[in-house]
This record gives sequence, C-alpha cells and structure tokens, in this order.
Amino acid sequence: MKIQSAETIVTSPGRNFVTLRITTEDGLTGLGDATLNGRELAVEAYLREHVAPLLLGRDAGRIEDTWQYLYRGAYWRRGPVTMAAIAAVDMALWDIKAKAAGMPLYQLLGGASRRGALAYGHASGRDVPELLDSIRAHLDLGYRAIRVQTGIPGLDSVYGVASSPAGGGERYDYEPAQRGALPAEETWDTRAYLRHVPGVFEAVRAEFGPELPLLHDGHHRMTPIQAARLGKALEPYDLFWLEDATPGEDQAALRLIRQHTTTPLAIGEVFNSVHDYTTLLSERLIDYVRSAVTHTGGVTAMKKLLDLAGVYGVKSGMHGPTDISPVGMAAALHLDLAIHNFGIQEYMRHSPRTLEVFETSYTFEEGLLHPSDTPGLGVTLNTEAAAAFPYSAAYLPVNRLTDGTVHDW
Ligand code: EZ4
Ligand code: CO
Repeated sequence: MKIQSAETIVTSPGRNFVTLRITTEDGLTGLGDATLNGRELAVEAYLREHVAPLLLGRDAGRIEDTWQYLYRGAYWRRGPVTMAAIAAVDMALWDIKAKAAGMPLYQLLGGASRRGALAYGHASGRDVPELLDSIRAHLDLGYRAIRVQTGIPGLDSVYGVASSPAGGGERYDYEPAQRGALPAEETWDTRAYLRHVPGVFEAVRAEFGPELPLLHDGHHRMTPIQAARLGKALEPYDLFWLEDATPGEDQAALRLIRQHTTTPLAIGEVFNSVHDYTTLLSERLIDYVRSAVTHTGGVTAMKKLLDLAGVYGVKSGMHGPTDISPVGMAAALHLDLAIHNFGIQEYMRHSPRTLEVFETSYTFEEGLLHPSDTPGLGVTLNTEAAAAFPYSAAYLPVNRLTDGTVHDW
C-alpha cells in the first residue's frame, strides 16, 4: 500500500481549514486536519514543501515509523507548526489503515470502552439573564454538560461570549478569529473579572441546581495567585473544571494553584507535546489534559499522552472548538470512545457551510457523541464545495490591559 499522492487543501467555509489528503496506489484515501488558527498557511507550506515530497512511495501502513521519521528526522522537534503537520499525516494514515481493515478507527485503538463520549457545549451571555437563556437553549439541544462564559461589567467584549448567544435552538456562533489584515484588539481587566465571576456561578447554580456539570475557561489571563483565589472562590459551585487558569508554558505555576484549591484543573489546548505535561502529570497538578489531536502530533502521539496521563489518574478533555476541523474532531471521537481514562469532550457544532465541505458521520444523542461505525475516521471531503471557499486571512484577537499593556488573550 504505497503512498501515491499527498495534497494539501485549504478551504474557508466561514473560517479557514487546512486538510491533508493522502492517496495510496490502490486508491484508498485518508484525511488529516492541520488547522492552526490564525497561522494556517505556515502549516500548509510545511506540509506541501517539506513533508509531502517525503511521503511519496512510502508504505502507508507504517504509521509509527512515519511519525518517528518526520519527528526525529527533521532534527527540529516540537512546536505547533511541526506537530500540526505531523498530526495531519498521522490522522490520514490511521484513516487509511482503518478503511483497509473495513473498521471504524476506534476498533483499531482497542474497541469501545463506553456507549459514547460525554460532550460539553458553550453557553454564554453578556449578562446573567442572557447567560441563563443560553444554558436553557443548550439543555434543549441535548447537552448534559455546559461551559459558562460571561460578559464583565465595564469590558466591551470578553473571550467566549457570543455576540448573538444561542437561543431558540441556534448554534453558539462564537468565532474569535476575525477576517481582516490585522487582529482585532480587546481590553481586559483581571480584577473586574475576579470580582464578577463567582456571583455568576452563584446565579447559575441557583437556577439549575447542583447536578449539571459546569465548566469555565480562564483563557490564560490570571497570575498563579489570582487563579488560586478564583479556584477557591468557585469551590461552592462544584465546577467540573477550571481551564487554562494561567499561561500554559509555565508548568510550575500549577503547583501554586493546586496548593490552594480543590477546584479541578484542566490545561493544554496550546500544548503540542507530551513533554509539555511531564511535570503536570508526575506531580498530579492537573485533572484533565486539554490537547487536541490536531495540535499534538495526531492519534499516535495523543494515545501515548493519554496513556501516560492515565498512569497518574488524569483524564482526557480534548479541545474541540470550531477551529479543529470535522476531521480532527472525528479523530478525537475515536480516541474518546476507545481510551479508558476518558473525561469529557468539547463540542462546538460546525457551521452548516463547514459541514457541506466536510461530510461527517458522527452523531450527538442524549448528550453523547459517537464517531459512527463508518470505516476509517468517517469524514469525507467534498472537494468541489471546498474549492468554492478560498482562504481568507483571519487572526485571533490581541488583548490589552486598560492602560494599553499587551496581555495574554
Ligand atoms: O480560544 O480554539 O476552550 N476553548 C478555547 C478556544 C480557543 C480557540 C483558539 O483558536 O479556548 O475557544
Ligand atoms: Co480553552
């Protein structure tokens, strides 16, 4: 089963996606997601110029060997661009291997460990009444776990708060990457945030009771001691997790937070390697691993990372925003179903236009996602539809404190 071609496809059905399609001499195709939000063309060029030529003629069945060849063989290791490119190759090869076997990928990963993967949706509101409506709308959509993000008095726009929140069955349409030549700029005030958030969770618990799993994303904006204080303040509301309390590259920061609070901690959506987690796992400083298959070197690397996490009792909580393409989402769902230490899966529905380009087979019923029993990953790329949506530059916002200092977004 030799690789005959490896093509990159950039499409923008509302937002940009980079996809790798590998075809074998006997006509099997595999898809891989290589989307890196706001830096898409760097990964596309890496794949097109430096990876695709090395794949031609290789045995498509040698997934581990190809992973090591691209990782160790480049000499330059890790980093989001490299690891997204390797992830795309790895996903495409697993897609091909599972199609050749006539099985859904999760069967090759050890078979199903559960009926489906508990998904969490994203409720948000500019104020508390709007937030409560958004939570109701998500419960109506079938979600059984909900992330809560809220506007902050005095701040114009805040991470994770949709401008037109889901209501009456609408999709949560928050897309932080804005099209245009320059990133948008937002203003941030951590003290205002810390004052406001506990009262929001108080109102949510008062309305919906103690059972509903609630999550919250701090989006890297706090210092360790601020995060410790927030974690402590949120303890009465029994969060499922507090995500990205501090900037991700500082693993030691989590030690300080951990000393002060029993609120469960999740981190890792901007990580790209198991080496980003070694302190966090061995010292049991976190509860959930947030990496995406797309940004961490694919199914092969993610499986190893999650197996290591399991040794320390840490569970999965894979990243699943709309900037992970349906291909990357499907790869996550196969792992979610197969691994033992599954925790939860983030699920933001893709737009109808995205789903025209990427035809998916995964399902969402009674709060659970299932990758389907279609052989392979279960996603087809409609190349005609993809071609109708050319790349359009889009950037994530830049964040500034009220005095103009650049802050973490
Ligand atoms: O901001 O995927 O938990 N989810 C998140 C996402 C990230 C975007 C960045 O590309 O934090 O919304
Ligand atoms: Co996040």
